[in-house]
Amino acid sequence: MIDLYSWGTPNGRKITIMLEELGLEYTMHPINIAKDDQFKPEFLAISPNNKIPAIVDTDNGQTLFESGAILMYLAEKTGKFMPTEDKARWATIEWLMFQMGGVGPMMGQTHHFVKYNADKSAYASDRYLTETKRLYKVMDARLANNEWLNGDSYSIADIATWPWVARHDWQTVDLNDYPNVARWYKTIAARPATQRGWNVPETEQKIPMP
Ligand SMILES: N[C@@H](CCC(=O)N[C@@H](CS)C(=O)NCC(=O)O)C(=O)O
Repeated sequence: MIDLYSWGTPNGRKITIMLEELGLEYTMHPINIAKDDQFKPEFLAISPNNKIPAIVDTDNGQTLFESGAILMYLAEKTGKFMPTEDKARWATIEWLMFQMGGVGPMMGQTHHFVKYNADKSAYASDRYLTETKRLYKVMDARLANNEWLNGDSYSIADIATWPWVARHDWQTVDLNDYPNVARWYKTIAARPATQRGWNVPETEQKIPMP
């Protein structure tokens, strides 16, 4: 059983989508980051960087923060969504790190400057939106000749990246400009586990479609 401490953001949805894919039993403990729940001592005890998501695995007491680490842990625990063959395994890790080091941090800044503070800094909006579009181009090139980010199988690299692409509307990115990303995005959006995971915690937001 997994205790999940999270909220309805792209980083949070990575884990709810993964848990729904795995069919693992989990309890959602909402951490409302708009109300500073992430600074409460009981949350800091498992997530010292005061950010969601975090988990506790009640089977063995393992606690984890950082969504990439949580995805790797759950993949290893269940033997799913992380290939064991070397080439595909390293491709999965490579594209997971691309998400953790590039897609997440850069698109997060785009949400901050382009959506929430649109009038604050033209320089920052332009810088992060340009970088965001560059990242879409990188993904589009990868997905032109590969069905999935790691090559041949749906993996934690896709699960980590999809919720950020699901914010293309916030970023003012037209997904149709990146047809291979759009194909990949729609395929994942159609998965029942994606649709269930999107809605934890329950939300009235619909999955945006290009
Ligand atoms: N690298 C971290 C980033 C987590 C993160 O940025 N979480 C945001 C929500 S998506 C958060 O908790 N923000 C609250 C805060 O910064 O106070 C991960 O992937 O888990």
